[in-house]
Amino acid sequence: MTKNGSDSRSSYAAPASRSARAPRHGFVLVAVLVVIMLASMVVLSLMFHVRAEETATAAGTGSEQAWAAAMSGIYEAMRVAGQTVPGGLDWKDNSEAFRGRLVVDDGSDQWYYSVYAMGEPDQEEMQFGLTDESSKLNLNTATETNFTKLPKMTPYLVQGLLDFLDADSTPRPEGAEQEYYDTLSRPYGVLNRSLSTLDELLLVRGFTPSLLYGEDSNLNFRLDPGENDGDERFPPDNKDGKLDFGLRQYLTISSYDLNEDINRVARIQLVDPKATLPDSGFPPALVQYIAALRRNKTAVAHPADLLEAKGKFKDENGAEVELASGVGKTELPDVLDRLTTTAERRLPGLININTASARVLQTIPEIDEALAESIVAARGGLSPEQRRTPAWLYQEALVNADLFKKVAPHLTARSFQFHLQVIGYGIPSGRFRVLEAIIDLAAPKPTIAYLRDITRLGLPLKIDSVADDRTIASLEPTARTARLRSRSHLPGIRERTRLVSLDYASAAAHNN
Ligand SMILES: [Ca+2]
Ligand SMILES: [Ca+2]
Ligand SMILES: [Ca+2]
Ligand SMILES: [Ca+2]
Repeated sequence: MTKNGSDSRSSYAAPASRSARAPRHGFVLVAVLVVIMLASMVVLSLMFHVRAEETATAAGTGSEQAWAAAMSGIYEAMRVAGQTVPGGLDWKDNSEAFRGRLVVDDGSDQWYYSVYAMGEPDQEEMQFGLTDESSKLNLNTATETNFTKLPKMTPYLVQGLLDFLDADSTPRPEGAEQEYYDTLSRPYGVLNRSLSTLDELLLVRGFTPSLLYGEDSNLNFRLDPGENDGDERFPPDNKDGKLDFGLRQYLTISSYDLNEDINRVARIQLVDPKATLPDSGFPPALVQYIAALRRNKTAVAHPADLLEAKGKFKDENGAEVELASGVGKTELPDVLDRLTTTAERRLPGLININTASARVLQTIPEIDEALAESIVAARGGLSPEQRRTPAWLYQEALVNADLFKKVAPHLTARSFQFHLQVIGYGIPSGRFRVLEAIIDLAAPKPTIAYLRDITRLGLPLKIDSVADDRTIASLEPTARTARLRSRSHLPGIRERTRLVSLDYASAAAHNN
């Protein structure tokens, strides 16, 4: 996570923050920016040419209204996520709030939005809701070990990525620093810092659009015909009847937790002698234990280390005493929620134990496949109350105290940043706009941390009116319906399509 994750910016506004943070080599930066923009265009353009005809549907009068309807979906997403109680998952799969919601009837069209996300792993259907960024691995804070445990992440890719991100210019054994990028037909500078958008990953050696976006070329979380026919139509796919969502489903640059308890009060510094000792909620044995830790200046890496802990300490008179923390299953949630060992206000890259897929959980070194799967299976039976902190992992006996202490520093039980895609559309005109956004609820006022228009990828889902029972012609996401409706907007599309295809061909060549 970059240090300014709450910045409100679009993918095209990124250059300002980039140049502000990197004073060196201005001209290189400009080159980087151009290439970044090219790269983002490449990703989109390779998808554009599939559905270029549908693009026209979104053009022309009414598209502002569709945009406004889509924005209403983003604000609704902020409201729903913001009002979710600690441990709640109201934002996750919520057709009532996010599917076919009527915004306004302007006399000629009824305007709706639908907010949709990837369904559960191994499920073919998208769901109506948000994806929390904490359910993914934050690539700006991840280590080589974390990356290596993701599918398709070879040492060649991982080391190239780490070189691209790290501040130094010394290549790893299989990595790539500036020397490599200088040999490209269009050379550009390595960032040597955190990424600002996930799409910047496409600048890294070996990271192709196929790797990042998988077979879901139109980013709609659904298996569409061209995505399951091998090389017959774009995109390339393995024709196995399953949709590969690419690395995008596992990676984020946006996740950070706050060093605050569930009441949004700053956590208490466990070993700081100046920090007021917790006076309520903690049992006397624990208060005494914390006092002893402080008096003896004992280092504690993470509050989880208090679990079932014992230690020998000097008391006020210098005599040795043995104390127990008294922290067991009952006390653990409060300890994790209210205590901290770091002064950082933001805690980037923690993984949400309640929402991360088994694949992502396994990026934590101590979590193997069997444990990851039992975590995913166990959380189905938890109450929101239990989900408030990662303590349930220990309470439900999925891990013992020793293992809990190892995994807890990587975990959180909540999310403040959410990814969403939203379509705003009019019935019966069928005009639509599709936006992709990341919202950040960490600050008192929610912000849009990332926003891009992906209308050109085509209609992502069947749109119909589920908000009322009036019979309205529904629209299927096929090129044919779009073509029929949009004939009057078509001139010029064919030429543009050819241009962007050329762009893709030349740019794809430099990242192979
Ligand atoms: Ca580097
Ligand atoms: Ca698709
Ligand atoms: Ca195909
Ligand atoms: Ca496939």
